[in-house]
Amino acid sequence: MEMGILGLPQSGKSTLFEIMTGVKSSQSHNETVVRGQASVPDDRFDKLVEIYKPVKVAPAKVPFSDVHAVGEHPWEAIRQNLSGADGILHVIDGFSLPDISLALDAYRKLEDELVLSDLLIIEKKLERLTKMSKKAISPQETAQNDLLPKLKDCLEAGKPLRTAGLTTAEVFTLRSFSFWTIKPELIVVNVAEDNLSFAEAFAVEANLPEPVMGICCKIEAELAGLDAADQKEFLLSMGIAEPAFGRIIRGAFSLLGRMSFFTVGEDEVKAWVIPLETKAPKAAGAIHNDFERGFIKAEIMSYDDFIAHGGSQTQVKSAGRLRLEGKEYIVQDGDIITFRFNV
Ligand SMILES: Nc1nc2c(ncn2[C@@H]2O[C@H](COP(=O)(O)OP(=O)(O)OP(=O)(O)O)[C@@H](O)[C@H]2O)c(=O)[nH]1
Ligand SMILES: [Mg+2]
Repeated sequence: MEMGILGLPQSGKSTLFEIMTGVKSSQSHNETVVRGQASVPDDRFDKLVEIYKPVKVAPAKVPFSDVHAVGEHPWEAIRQNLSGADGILHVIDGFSLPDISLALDAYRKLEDELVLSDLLIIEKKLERLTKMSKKAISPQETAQNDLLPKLKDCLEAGKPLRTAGLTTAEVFTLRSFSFWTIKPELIVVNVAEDNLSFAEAFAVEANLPEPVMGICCKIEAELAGLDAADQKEFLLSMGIAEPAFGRIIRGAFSLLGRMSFFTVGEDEVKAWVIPLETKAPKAAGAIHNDFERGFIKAEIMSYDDFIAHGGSQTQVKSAGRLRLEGKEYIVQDGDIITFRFNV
């Protein structure tokens, strides 16, 4: 799972990457791609840490990658380094020329490149398929062949494939193509200090199906340099409840279809990251393969039950709210779990 940061030169990609991950991307400009992990802000996690006061804490993380697209073929560098990403964070410069139609042009410029790349992939494939004898075409390719003309129409209309209304099964059939525009995308408008409402105005005017979030990287980079107490004061003085970078990380996390369950104790409180709709044994496997192989039961309390019963597992149990779930149980966001296994 990884979120690739995309955007025109000097739009603020590396600044945002640094704010979110704490990794100084700007100091490693000789590397083409820099990777870093961002902690997902979660009030529930903070509350569990407050209750257990553990030795170790491990919040949920989202990996981001930032590409330094320099040299003669910047687009090639981007293509090579972000092709494995599961989602795209598209940064738009909203600070140097805060004009909605210019910002939209900047957005379209890269988006059109992506659309074109996907179109080329499809054209090549269709060409190859027409040259092949019917017998040599695999069932997988037949399924693809049925879909490709519809996708071609979508791209030729300048629209990304994620808007083509594909089913999960169809997306799965197409996975070997690694289409750019099939990936989920989050648009982030980097706004000027004195024009914080620009992102909202952009979202309304652009009217895109992708989610749009605003941030002033300049302010938040200053914020990131302060300690926790000073951060609170700074936010209060600006009338902001939560820094925008936190919302962006959470946005990326849910865009990638991820959720977290917790394991708790005095030694460690940890948020484990799993895809939505994960069954209990697979979730156990996120901790250790042995947990999945030898899965017996999952002992579960919901976060809300835990808090409603004074943050005491004993009270949750005596209230009959501690559940024993089996192999078919689908783990819910915020479940607090102890796995029982046997290897
Ligand atoms: N005024 C202002 N300047 C910003 C803001 N965000 C970034 N900058 C400046 O814009 C320049 C580019 O920022 P980067 O974060 O390096 O942008 P980038 O997209 O990573 O640039 P490349 O990797 O070269 O494509 C830097 O000089 C930043 O200080 C902002 O919100 N306001
Ligand atoms: Mg950069």
